[in-house]
Amino acid sequence: MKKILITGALGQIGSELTLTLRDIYGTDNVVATDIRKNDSEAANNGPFEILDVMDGQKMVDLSKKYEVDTIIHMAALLSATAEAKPVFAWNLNMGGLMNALETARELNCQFFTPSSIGAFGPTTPKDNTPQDTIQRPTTMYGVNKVAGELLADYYYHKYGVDTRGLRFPGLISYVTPAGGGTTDYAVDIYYEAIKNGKYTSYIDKGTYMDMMYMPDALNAIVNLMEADASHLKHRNSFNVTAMSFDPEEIAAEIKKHIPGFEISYEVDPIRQGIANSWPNSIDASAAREEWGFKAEYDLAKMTKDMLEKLTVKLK
Ligand code: AKB
Repeated sequence: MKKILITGALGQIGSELTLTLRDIYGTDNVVATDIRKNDSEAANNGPFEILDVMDGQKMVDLSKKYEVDTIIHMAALLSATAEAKPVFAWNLNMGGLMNALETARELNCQFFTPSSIGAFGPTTPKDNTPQDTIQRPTTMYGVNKVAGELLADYYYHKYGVDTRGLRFPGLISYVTPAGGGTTDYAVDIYYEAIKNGKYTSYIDKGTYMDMMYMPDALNAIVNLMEADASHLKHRNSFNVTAMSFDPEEIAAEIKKHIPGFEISYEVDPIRQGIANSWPNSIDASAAREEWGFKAEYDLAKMTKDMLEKLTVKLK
């Protein structure tokens, strides 16, 4: 049985991951931490502690207090926010990761942190992007993600820390809204479709990016962490994806359920520039081969579920 500490537990992924892990490993075995508390289930239905990931000593103290054997480090700024505040992003994304890796080293913990399609750049092959390829990102977020992948590899090779990671695409969920990302349009579009029957996209038509529905992302984290270490050649980080679409394709899928739905465009040059530097679609075959990655949701199945769940939520 694992005893897990999660940072950024009230964020987009963390708030759902905390509940999934509590279902699997038991409520008391999953300690949620975040820089502030809110009224979410993750913060109130199990152990919760305030933790700023820049405070490495407190991270170690809390990990000792709860005798954890697994650190899941989710706290980070996403791509658009990191581009607006690059120095802060470097300090938080790299400083937080370093503290989390040091905690894992000191307490001999298994370790997970997400990377992203943002770890690729304009010189990376754009279609079916291989697992091992050119990574010269042109965003601060991407620089952080590549450095993070290398740092996690370093802790594995130098200290034997059992580090694992996934290169996530845009994640779509009806539970906790995304914030500060480039792929967030693919979440916002569902909210606006239900509330107003139309959406103005800041990402232009023809811009393809990988995406995945949150239940598949949560399963991927659990399955990677449970995978037999002897099968893992790529620890940090595996390409994972479930679909690739542009704004026109997601809008067309929504129209099947909301016939009057209209999409229009007011392109944001910053987020469009970030999207242009990322792959159109990535190849997840290493994840499939090394630990059995599989996604259940494609665009049609996800859209049906998102619209059903959000309709109830927004009532
Ligand atoms: C973002 O858009 O910044 C994230 C990501 C793909 O890493 N959703």
